[in-house]
This record gives sequence, C-alpha cells and structure tokens, in this order.
Amino acid sequence: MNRRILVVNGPNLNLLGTREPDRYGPGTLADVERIAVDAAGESGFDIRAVQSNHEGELIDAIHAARLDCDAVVINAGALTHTSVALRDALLGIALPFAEVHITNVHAREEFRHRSLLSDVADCVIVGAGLQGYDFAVRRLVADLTRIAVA
Ligand code: CA2
Repeated sequence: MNRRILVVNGPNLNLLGTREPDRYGPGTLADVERIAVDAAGESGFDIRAVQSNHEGELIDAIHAARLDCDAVVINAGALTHTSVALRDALLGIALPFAEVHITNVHAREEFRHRSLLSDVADCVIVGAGLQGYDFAVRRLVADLTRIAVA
C-alpha cells in the first residue's frame, strides 16, 4: 500500500494564476497539485492536496494527517507569520514537514521575515516559485526512504 504526503495551501493561494502573476507567476493551484503528484512519481507516495482560507480547516486537515499520512508540505500563506495554532498542530502530529513559500519572503516586507513554522520544520524552501513544491516533496520522499542526498 502506498504511503502519503499531505500538501497544504493556506489563505488566498486559491487565487494563484488569477492575480498578481508578476509576484506569484502564472501557475494555478491545480498546477501546484500536479507538480506535487509528479514529484512523488513512482516513489510509492500518494499526494493529498488541501487548500483552505480558514485556519480551523487547515488545522483539521493537519490533525487528520496523523492517521494516514507520513509527511506534510505546507505553504500556510500569511498564517505563517501569525499562527501559533498552526505551529502547535504541526508539532502535535509529529510528522516531518517542509515549509514552502513561492516568493522570497526575506526580500519582502519585514513582517514576512518571521515564520512561526521555520524553526520546527525539517526543511524550508523560499523563492523557488512553484518548483518549491517539487523540491519539498522530493526532499521528504528522500528522507522517508533514507535516500542520501547532499
Ligand atoms: O510566498 C508565499 O508563498 C507566501 O506564503 C504567499 C502568501 C503571503 O502572505 C506569504 O507572506 C508568502 C500570500 C498568498 C497569496 O496568494 C495569492 C496568489 C495570487 C494572487 C493573490 C494572492
């Protein structure tokens, strides 16, 4: 039976591809999900993709992952910078997780420089565009299958 990685996208990421293409690129949320599925490839991992604009729904999806997922990729959007509750949910399920940001948050407003997730994440990828989701899935698969990568 395949193992599974949960890919979580937070508030406003449903707008990908519809606005601000100069900042976030032309790709859509459907493209993000396809990139994650392609990255998992034949690794033996399935992808479950969730997007919500509601913090509680994101927390519920993370809690549910405890039962049937092996790792989490999360772009928590603006909640990255504010949500102790999301941090606690990720700590609570004790699964490895990768934090992704499409943009280089460190080159943007100062309030985006602080993440409440980064210090407890296994891996943090910023500024790689949608390819960040590809990197994150591949990294978690490698970790979970003990493939040594530099
Ligand atoms: O760079 C990222 O991936 C962010 O997580 C995106 C969040 C932002 O609050 C974080 O600081 C960095 C915003 C997501 C909004 O996505 C949109 C996409 C297209 C059009 C409008 C918003």
